[in-house]
Amino acid sequence: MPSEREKLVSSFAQLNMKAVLESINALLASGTPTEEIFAQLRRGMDLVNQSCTAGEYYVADLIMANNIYREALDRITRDSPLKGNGQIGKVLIGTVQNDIHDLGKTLIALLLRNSGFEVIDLGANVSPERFCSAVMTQTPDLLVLSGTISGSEFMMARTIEVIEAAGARSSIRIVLGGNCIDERQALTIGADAYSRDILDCVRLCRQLVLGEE
Ligand code: B12
Repeated sequence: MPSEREKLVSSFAQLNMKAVLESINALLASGTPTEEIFAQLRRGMDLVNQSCTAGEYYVADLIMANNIYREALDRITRDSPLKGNGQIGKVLIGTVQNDIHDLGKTLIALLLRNSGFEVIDLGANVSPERFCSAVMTQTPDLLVLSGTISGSEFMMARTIEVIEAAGARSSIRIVLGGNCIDERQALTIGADAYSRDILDCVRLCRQLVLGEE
């Protein structure tokens, strides 16, 4: 008998939303940690991508996978009302211009809210100018930029340049993440920090604002 985790991964890979949600319900009911469920969803998404590379799935299937992921996030968080009331600090987050991948960013926004941050999510495909204007009007403690496709690292660099040119750079700390970039590049283009994954990012944001180890 496959475990519920394995069922979740294979249902996701088959784009069976109903079965995915049933597995999530079962895993939540058995007390499985949220992070563990996220990890299985990600495995499912990787399998979908492999099917796409193999020519078995097309863009419409990727969009379906995306919808399933969103429904899954909604289901996972429905019974655990977000505890964040902004007492730790304010985070501005978004995916950089020309990049429409937004699930990683949405997941981080969710976890940061859960961890007590007020989060302003600007969405995906956000221009450097829009980030800059939000930094100036919303005065966040942290700016978190996400990028998934090659080339997004240049848009991250451009975003930092525009904020610097507007004289707003010293008022915030900037964290970069996503598959488009690594730590060395992030620090080279002027970020304060790089984070490799979503849980690490939450720890890092708390560290930057609260000085926690
Ligand atoms: C779903 C999907 C899409 C959907 C996106 C829908 C949406 N609203 O997000 C659609 C179909 C629209 C799409 C379009 C495209 N896609 Co696409 N897509 C994917 C796919 C299958 C899954 C992405 C996803 O959502 N994963 C789940 C989330 C949770 O993971 P994630 O985004 O990787 O984020 C994780 C980390 O990167 C990290 N993270 C992300 N952001 C941040 C930020 C911080 C601060 C931190 C700490 C961490 C972090 O945490 C997350 C959890 O681990 C991936 C392949 C894959 N298996 O990843 C390809 C993929 C990302 N896409 C790819 C490409 C090329 C494209 C297109 C250019 C295709 C095309 N030719 O048109 C377009 C891009 C359009 C654009 N301008 O952005 C490539 C990118 C390759 C590259 N190096 O550039 C991939 C890798 C597929 C491949 N060919 O291998 N895509």
